[in-house]
Amino acid sequence: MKFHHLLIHSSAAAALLIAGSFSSHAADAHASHSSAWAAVKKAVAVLHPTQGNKTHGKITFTQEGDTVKIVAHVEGLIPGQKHAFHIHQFGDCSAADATSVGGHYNPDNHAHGLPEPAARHAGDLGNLQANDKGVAHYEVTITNASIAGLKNPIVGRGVIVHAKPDDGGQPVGNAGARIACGVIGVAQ
Ligand SMILES: [Cu+2]
Ligand SMILES: [Zn+2]
Repeated sequence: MKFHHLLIHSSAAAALLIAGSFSSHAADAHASHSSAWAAVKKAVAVLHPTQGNKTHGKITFTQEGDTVKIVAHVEGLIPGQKHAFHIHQFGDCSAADATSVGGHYNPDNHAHGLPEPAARHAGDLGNLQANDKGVAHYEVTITNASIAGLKNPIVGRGVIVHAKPDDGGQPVGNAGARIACGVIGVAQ
């Protein structure tokens, strides 16, 4: 076993040496960049209210194999109401109404949908359900994105909670105003 492994290793090293005479520097830089991002398994977004609103919260993202588990705790919602919940294209909450995050994160160019159909925007996370105190706890696992891998990476993008429910309609679920905004960052 050990001898076999060494054989593979030395032939790979020989291949690297040959490739090295052409572009070793660029290839090494690319490999180390990719593996550093692949090692990121947890992310977090802190939601702050947009102008005139009071919704706030925290979202955690955990890479579990090929899926991402998302856990949201959000407060300051309308009691008893559903609120649309999406990942948007840009990690920029600077606009007072959060239009600066752009549209739904949609790297596969699909139509909008609730989390059930596989073919939907990667950022379509469904709805938060507020309790009678305006607090929502929501968990969803998605298969069409990764935290910082090769498949539709979400780190650095925006998270939005909307004033109204996402009804799954086109083009963006009739979800209304953006009442809270956060940016997905690398977590400890
Ligand atoms: Cu949205
Ligand atoms: Zn969408």
